[in-house]
Amino acid sequence: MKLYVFHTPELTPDDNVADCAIAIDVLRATSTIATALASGAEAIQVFSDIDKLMYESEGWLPEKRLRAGERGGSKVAGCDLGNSPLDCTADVMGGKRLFISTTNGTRALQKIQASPQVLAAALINRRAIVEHVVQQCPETVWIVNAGWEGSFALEDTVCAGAIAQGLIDALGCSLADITGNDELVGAVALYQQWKDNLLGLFHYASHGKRLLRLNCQSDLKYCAGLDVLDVVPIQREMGVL
Ligand code: 3SL
Repeated sequence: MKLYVFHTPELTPDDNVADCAIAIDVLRATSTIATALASGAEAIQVFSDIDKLMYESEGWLPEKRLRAGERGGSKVAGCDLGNSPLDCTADVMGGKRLFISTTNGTRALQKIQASPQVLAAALINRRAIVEHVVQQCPETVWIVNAGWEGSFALEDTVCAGAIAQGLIDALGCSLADITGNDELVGAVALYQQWKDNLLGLFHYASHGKRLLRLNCQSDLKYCAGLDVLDVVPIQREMGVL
């Protein structure tokens, strides 16, 4: 198995050759998606375009759908929810389809949606993702970070490193055995340095600081939890997990 990390959707090659592609947006889209599914959402349908989300979701009964929209960290007017995983409780999500559009996370998922296997990962479901990948044993795995508007994000990179380290441990192999590109080595080094203080790292992250300014301290704390949800968001049809 060879692992590759791409820091943003823009840096991800267009000619997708991965057997398995994993999107990461720890703050907060993939944390929200994992939480919504763990809380009983029927499915998650992702959109990069908010108008398209509104149009497509019109076809669903209001009691069977929820619309989540985020831009610049804040809720989009007209949506039921923003992008806080803490809003995704079982009583809110149970049996509903979540239509979601966020600034960067949903773009990362759309970038890889043509891959044979598409997963959404965060720190909170890291172990479940690792176990799934080990079971499937794909030859090539791409980890595509959402980043922030085309730039590197610490929180996504540390999660990529956490997944890589989990795979190294589970497969009993070395870093050299699974390294596909330099970014993967950097991600593992970042995780090694911060694994005991992931929340502390978020306080250095530009998007962590942005969310703190928006009073999202509880979201940061929740998203820094490692291996707390046993859920594997898998794309079951184009754009639907
Ligand atoms: O960029 C994104 O996709 C979002 O996850 C950003 S936020 O955490 O909701 O601000």
